[in-house]
Amino acid sequence: MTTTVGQYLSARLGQIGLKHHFAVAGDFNLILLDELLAEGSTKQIYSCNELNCGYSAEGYGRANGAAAMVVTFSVGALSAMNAIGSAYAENVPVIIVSGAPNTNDHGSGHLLHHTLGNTNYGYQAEMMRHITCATEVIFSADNAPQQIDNAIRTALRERKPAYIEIPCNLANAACAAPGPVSSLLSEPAADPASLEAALEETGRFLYARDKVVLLVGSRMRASGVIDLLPALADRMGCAVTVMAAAKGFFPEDHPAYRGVYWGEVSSPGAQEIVEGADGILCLGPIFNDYATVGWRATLKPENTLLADLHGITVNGRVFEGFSIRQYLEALSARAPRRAGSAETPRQPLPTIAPAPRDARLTNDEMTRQINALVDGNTTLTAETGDSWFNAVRMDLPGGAKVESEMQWGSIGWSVPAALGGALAAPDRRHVLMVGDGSFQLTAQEVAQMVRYELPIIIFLVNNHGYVIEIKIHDGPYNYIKNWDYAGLIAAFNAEDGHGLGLRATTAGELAGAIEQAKANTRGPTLIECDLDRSDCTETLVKWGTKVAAANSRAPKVN
Ligand code: TPU
Repeated sequence: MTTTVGQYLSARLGQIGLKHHFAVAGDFNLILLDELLAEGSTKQIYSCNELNCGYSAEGYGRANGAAAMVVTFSVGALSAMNAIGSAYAENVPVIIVSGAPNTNDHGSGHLLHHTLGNTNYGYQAEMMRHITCATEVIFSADNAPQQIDNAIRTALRERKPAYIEIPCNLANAACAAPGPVSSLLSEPAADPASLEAALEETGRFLYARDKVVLLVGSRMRASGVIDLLPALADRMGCAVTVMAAAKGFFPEDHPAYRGVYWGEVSSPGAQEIVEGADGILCLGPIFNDYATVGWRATLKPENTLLADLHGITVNGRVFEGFSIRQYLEALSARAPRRAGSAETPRQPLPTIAPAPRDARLTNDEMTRQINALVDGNTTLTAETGDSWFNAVRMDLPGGAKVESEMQWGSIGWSVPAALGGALAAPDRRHVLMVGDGSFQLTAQEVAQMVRYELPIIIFLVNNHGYVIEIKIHDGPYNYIKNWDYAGLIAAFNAEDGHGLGLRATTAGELAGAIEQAKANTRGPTLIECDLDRSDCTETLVKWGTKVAAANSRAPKVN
C-alpha cells in the first residue's frame, strides 16, 4: 500500500473536508501540483500572486474550518507570509505547503535561483516557524506521512496555520498510504477533573452575581461552537452582546441580543449593559487596542469570566485541559438562570431614512441599501476602514454572517478572502465592502472571481483616500491616485469574462446597480460607490480620535 508524498498530502486534504486548494505555480512546486491534480481530492484554484493566495485560503478556512495553499520557494512563500500572519492572528488553520530545493542541493554548496544567494536553505522554515503552530521540513519520503499528519493535526487542534516544505524531487517519491483520518480529526478528551473544577468555579461566579451578560468575541469562530450560543443564552435567560470583530456571531433577531459592545462606539445601550453587569462571560474575546478603543473600554477582571479556546480564567483561577466546546456543552446543561441583565431592553439602531433617487450618494444611503440586500443567507465581508463601522451598524437578519480581520487588520485582505469564502460556501450570497485604498493592494484577484464565475457583489467605497488614516492621523500619505475602478472589470473580463463594473453617484444609480448585480450570476459585480471624502461614520471619527490618542502616549520616563 504505497502512494506518493504529493498524493498522500492530497488525500489528507480531501479527507479533512477540503474541496479546493489554492496555488501559484513555480519550478520548485510543479511536480507537487501535478501530484495534487492526479490524486484529485481537491480542486486546484489559481491565484494572481501568493499574498492573494494566502488571503483566499484564510477566507476559505473561515467558511470551511480549514484550507490549504501551495507556493514555490522563497519568492512565493515569503510573499505569502503576511497572509499566514493573518491566519495565525485570526485563528484560521491554513496549511501552507511550499516546494523547496532538490534534496541533493541541501548542504552541497550549490547556489540556487529563488534563494537569498547563499547556500543555507533553512531560512524559510525558520521564518515560518514564528507564524505557524507546526513547521515540517520533509527530507525523506519515508518520514513524510508522519510529518504531513503532524502539521495538519496540529493546525486543526490549535486553530492556527501550519507549514509543510516538500523538496521538488520528493513530491512524486513513494511513501506509505494514509491510515484512518480520525487520527487527524479527533479532539483530545477533556481532562474530567479540570473541566469539573472549572464548571464548579463558574457556578460560584454565576451564583454570586445578579446581572450576568454574555460577551461573544471573534475567537469563537475558530472554536466552531457559535451554534451553541443561542441554547446557552436561552438557559441562562441573560442578555447577549458581541464584540465588533464578532458581529453576526449571535443571531440579531434572538430576543437576548443587545448589540455590539465596543466601548464608546457600542450599539445604543450595549455599553451600559456590559459595563453595568457584575458578571461578564467573555467567550473567545480579543481585547486589543482597537477593541478597547485605545485601552479605554477595559472590563474589571473581578467581574469577568474569560473562556478561551483551551481553558478558562475565573475568580482568579485558571483551568485548562479541555476545549471551549467541551466547556460550553457542559455549561449549557447546568448553568443557572441569570436573567437580570435581560430586563434592560435592546435599544433600536438609528434608522436611516431612504434618500431621494437623484440625491448625491452618501455613506448612510449606501449602508442602508447594502443592509437591505443582506438576507439570512448572506456573508458580508468588511475590509479595514470605514467598512468595519458600516458593517457594525447594520441590522442583520438571523443567519447573516460577517467576516472581518480586526486583529491582523491588513488592508487588501478582503478581496481574496471574499473569493475564498465564496468558493467554500457557494450556496450563500457573498457581499464585500472594501475601501479604495485597501482595494488597490489586491485588486487583481477580482480577475480570479471572473475566471471562476463567482457572483460576489463588491461595493467599492471610493471615498478618495485612506479615510480611516485621515481620521487617526492626517498627512499627504493618506491621499491616493484615483482609479477607474468600475472600468477595471472590462480589463479583467478580456474576451470571455462575465464580470460587471458599475458606478453609482446617486441613490437611484446605486439601487439600479444592485438590481443588476443580483441578476449577474456568472461573475462578480463591482459597484463603485462615489462618496465625498469627508463622508464617513461618526463612530469612525470618535474611535479614530481615541486610538490616535493611545498611539501618541509619550514614552514613560524612569
Ligand atoms: O474607508 P477607508 O477610506 O478608511 O478605507 P480605505 O480607502 O481602504 O483606506 C484604508 C487605509 C488604511 C491604511 C493605509 N488602513 N490601514 N492602513 C495601514 C495599513 C497599511 N498596510 C497594510 C498592509 N495594512 C494596513 N492596515
